[in-house]
Amino acid sequence: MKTFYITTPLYYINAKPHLGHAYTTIVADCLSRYKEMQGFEVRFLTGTDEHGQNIERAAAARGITPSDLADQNSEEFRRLWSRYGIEYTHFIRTSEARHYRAASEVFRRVQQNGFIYKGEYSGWYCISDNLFAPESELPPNCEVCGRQTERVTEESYFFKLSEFQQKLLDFYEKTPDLSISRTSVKWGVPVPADAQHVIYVWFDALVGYLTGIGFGDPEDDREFRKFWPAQIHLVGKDIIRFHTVYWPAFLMAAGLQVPHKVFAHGWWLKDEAKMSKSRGNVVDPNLLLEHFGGDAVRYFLMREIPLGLDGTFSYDAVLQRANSDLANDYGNLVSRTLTLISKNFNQAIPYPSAIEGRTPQDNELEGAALATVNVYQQHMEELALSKALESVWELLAKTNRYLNESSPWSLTEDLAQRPRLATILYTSAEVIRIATVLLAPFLPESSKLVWKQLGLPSVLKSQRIAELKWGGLPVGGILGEVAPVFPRFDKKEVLNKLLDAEAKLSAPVRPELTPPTAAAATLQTLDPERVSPTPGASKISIEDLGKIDLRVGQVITAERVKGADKLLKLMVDLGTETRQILAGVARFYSPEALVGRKIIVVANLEPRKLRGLESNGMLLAASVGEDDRPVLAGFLEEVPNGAKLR
Ligand code: ME8
Repeated sequence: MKTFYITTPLYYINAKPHLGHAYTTIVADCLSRYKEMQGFEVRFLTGTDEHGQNIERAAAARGITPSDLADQNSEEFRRLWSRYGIEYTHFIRTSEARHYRAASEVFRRVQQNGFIYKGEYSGWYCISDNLFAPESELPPNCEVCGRQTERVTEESYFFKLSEFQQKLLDFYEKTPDLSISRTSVKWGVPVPADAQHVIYVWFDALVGYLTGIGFGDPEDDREFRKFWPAQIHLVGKDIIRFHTVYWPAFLMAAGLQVPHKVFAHGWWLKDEAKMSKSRGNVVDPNLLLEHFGGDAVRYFLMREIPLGLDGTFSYDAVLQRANSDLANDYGNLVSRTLTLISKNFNQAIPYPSAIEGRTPQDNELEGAALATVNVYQQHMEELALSKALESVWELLAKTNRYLNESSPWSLTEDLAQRPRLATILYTSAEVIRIATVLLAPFLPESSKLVWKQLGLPSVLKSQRIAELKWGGLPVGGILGEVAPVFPRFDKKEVLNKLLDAEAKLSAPVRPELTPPTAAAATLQTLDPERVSPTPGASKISIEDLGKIDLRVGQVITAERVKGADKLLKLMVDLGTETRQILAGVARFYSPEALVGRKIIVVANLEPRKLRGLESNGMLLAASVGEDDRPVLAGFLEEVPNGAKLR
C-alpha cells in the first residue's frame, strides 16, 4: 500500500490553542482523510512543543513548573482536536522520554558527522519565537512578532549551516552558523555528554516529526522506516524558515532523508492583524464549536480562503456559510430529495429506467457529477481545498436547479409520471451520494448522518474516491430516518450570544507577555514589603504625580537572595547608572527569565535595606488574580534605557 505521512507544527504550550492552531490541524485532518479515501496508508502527526525559555517564563509567571504548564495545555490541544473530529494517528509531546532519546540521537549523529562545534554565542534573540535576529547595535525587533529581541551571550554549540550552502538555496549564501544549544535555559533536552547545555528548542521540536513515528525506538522503528520522509509538513507562513532552511540542513547533517514538501498556509487575521495570543486578538475555537458545531467551523475555514492566502475572520462570515452553503444548498437538497422518496416510494430508492421517463437533463447531471469527481481530485492533489469544495458546490447548485426545473413535487399525483418521478429522484439522490463521499474528509460528522439517511450500509470512510461511479446507490435500498442535518441559525440571536460569551470569557493570556485587562489587574509596585494600592484612594494632583520619577530600566543580572524565597536581587541599567534593586517576584519569575528584560522603575524612592542588602528603587507590575501574581510592565516598542515616563 502507498504511504502518506503528514504533520502539523508542534504547537507551543505556553497558552491554550486558538483558531489559527485549529486551522492548520483541520487542514491536515482533511488531507489525511482524503488520502485515506484514496487508498493510502496514512500517518498524521500533531503534538506540542514544550521546551524553551518562553515556556519557562510563562510557567514562572503563573507560579507553576514548566512541566505542569505543559501537562495542562497539551491536554487542551488534544481535547480540542477530538471535539473537532480530528483523527490524528500520532501525538508527540517534546517532553516525553522517547523524544529526549530521539533528539539526543539526532544531535549525536550530526556531531559525529562533524557539523557541530563549540563556540560562544552573542546576539539578539526573540524568546517568544525562539529566533535569532541579525546583528546590529540596538536590539532589533523580532521579524515574526515585532517584539524587541534580547541580548544573549553564552557558550553554545554551533551547527555548521554554512556547510550546506551548496545543497540549499543561493539566498542564504552568507548565512552564519546557527547556535543550537543554550546554557541559560534548563527546561529542554540536554546536549549529549554536556548537560550544561540544552538543545535549541527548534532543533529539539523539529525532531518531534521523527520521534512521533518511532525514530530512535530501540525496540521498533519499523513505522519510521516505512513512513519517513514525510510527504507534507503543513505549517503557517510564520515558520517557513525553520522548516525549509534549518530542518533540511539538520537532516542532511544527520544522514537522514529530507521531507518531500513543506507547505505554508496563510494567516487568519482579526482586526487586520495576525491572530495571535500575544496580540490578544484570538478567536476561541471552543466557543465557535459550541455555537456552530465542529463541521460548520471546519467547512468555513476550508472554504472561506484558498490555502496559502490570509483571511479575515468574522462571525458574520461563518453564519453566512453555515446558513447559505450548508443549510440551504446541501441540507435542503438532501431533505427535499429524501422526503420525496420517502413519501412517494415508501422509503425505498426508486428504479431509474434507462428509457422511460429519461431526459437529456438527467444525463447531463450524471456527466456533471462524474466530472466533479475528477476536478475535485485534481484540486485536492494541489492542496487547493477551497477549490475542491467550490467544485462540489457547483454540482449541488446544478442539482438544485435540476430539481427546480424538473419539479418532481408536481408529478406525485400522476401515475403516468411515476417513471419520470423515479428517475428524477434517483438522479438527485445519486448526486447526493457522490457529493457526500467527496465531502466526507471535510464534514466527518454530518456526512456520516447523510450517508445513514441514504440508507447505505457501507462505511463512508472506506469508500474510494477514485473509484466513484454512477449508479452506486442500490435500487430498493431503504432510507434511514430523514431529518435536517444542518441547522439554520438566526443571525441576530447567535451574534448576540457569541458577543455575550466572548465578554464573559476572560481570555487566557500569555502571562509574561500580554498585559491583563484593566478589570482583572491593578498596577502594583514590586516593593518586597508591598503596600497594595487602596482601591478608591483619594485623587492626587498632577504635581503629586510629577514627584514620581519613573524610568525605563533593563535587567542586567538577576539572582536569588539566600534565605528569602520571594526576593530577587537585580542589577538594573538605568541609562546613566546601574542600580541594585530587590524585587519580590521570585515565586513567579526565575532569575534567567528577567535578564535582558526592559522594565519600569520608580527611580527616586528612598534607598532601603532588606535582608542586609540595599534596594535602590522599585519595579512596576500589574497585580493579577487572587494570589496577586505580578506581571511586569514593559514595552512593545524599542525604548532606550533611562527614558523617562510621563
Ligand atoms: O511555531 N493563522 O508553535 P506555535 C493561521 N512550536 N495559522 C496560525 C495562526 C494564524 N493567525 N497562528 C498560529 C510554533 N497558526 C513552534 C512550531 S514545529 C516543529 C514547532 C498556526 O504554537 C500555524 O500553523 O506558535 C503556525 O505555523 C503555528 O500555528 C504556530 O504555532
